[in-house]
Amino acid sequence: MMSSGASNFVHGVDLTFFIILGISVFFLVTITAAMIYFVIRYRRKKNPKASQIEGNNTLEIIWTVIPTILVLIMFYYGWIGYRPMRRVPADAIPVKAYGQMWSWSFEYSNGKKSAELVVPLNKPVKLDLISKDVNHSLYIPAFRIKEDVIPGRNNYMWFKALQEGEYDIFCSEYCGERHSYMLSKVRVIPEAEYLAWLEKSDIPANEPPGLTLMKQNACVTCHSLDGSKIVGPSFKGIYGEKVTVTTDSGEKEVTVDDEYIRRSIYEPGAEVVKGFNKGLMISYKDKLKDEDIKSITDYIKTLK
Ligand SMILES: [Cu+2]
Repeated sequence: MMSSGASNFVHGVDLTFFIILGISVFFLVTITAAMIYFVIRYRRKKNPKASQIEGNNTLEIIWTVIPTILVLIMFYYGWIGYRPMRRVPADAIPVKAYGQMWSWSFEYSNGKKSAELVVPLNKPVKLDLISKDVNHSLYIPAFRIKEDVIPGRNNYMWFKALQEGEYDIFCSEYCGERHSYMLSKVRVIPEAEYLAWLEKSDIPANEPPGLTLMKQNACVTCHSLDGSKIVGPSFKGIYGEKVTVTTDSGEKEVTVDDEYIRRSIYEPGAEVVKGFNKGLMISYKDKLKDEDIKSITDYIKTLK
């Protein structure tokens, strides 16, 4: 485990972890043994009268100096493991990593968007961490890296993948109802394969533009396309239906038409379908243009 690892940070993090674990286990065992020894050695039956002990300078110096050295050792390994994480090599490949309720997405400098993070082997990659809504945290356990993704802040992380393969990406900052479903993958492939991947589109040739937009904006993480209930109403068969909605001034009935879909995307809290919670969806006013909403609506119409 400590030899190579999936990224350039595995060695430093594991070394720190095992040093701290080793020190902790040593003290757990030693202190427990001392406690048991004292309990038996100074039991009441043998020592009916307690004896008073006054201070001991040698002991006090020992239990001040040794713990100080130990915490400095822990700090030293923590620091030399952490410092390189904040120093991004100048030639690192920049990728924008977006977190939103509840999915990750990645955007490359040529404009290619992807739901999984694809990176070349043995090349430094820098992730610019951008939140579209609330606090998230991008965590790649196999690479031993984790950074918070905070709206309005420009945080970053970098790594060099050292082994081909697929590794999990998690969100490690509780971000709402479907936080635990906020999963993705890093796929590490040889550089030539990566360059070929970068140039070709991942979007299936005959995919309706509305569906592509719904995937890219994470609509489908809360609204199913097959009728199952997740966080919001399913899109299946909803177009043209009459639904009861809750507004600030009470309940009313509306027909799901172009206008209602646009309003729900721009002001999601205004008319919430009864039985669903208000406040879970953000406004997509700055993210989706009128023509995007048209494509989405056209696609929803086909979901019969
Ligand atoms: Cu999250």
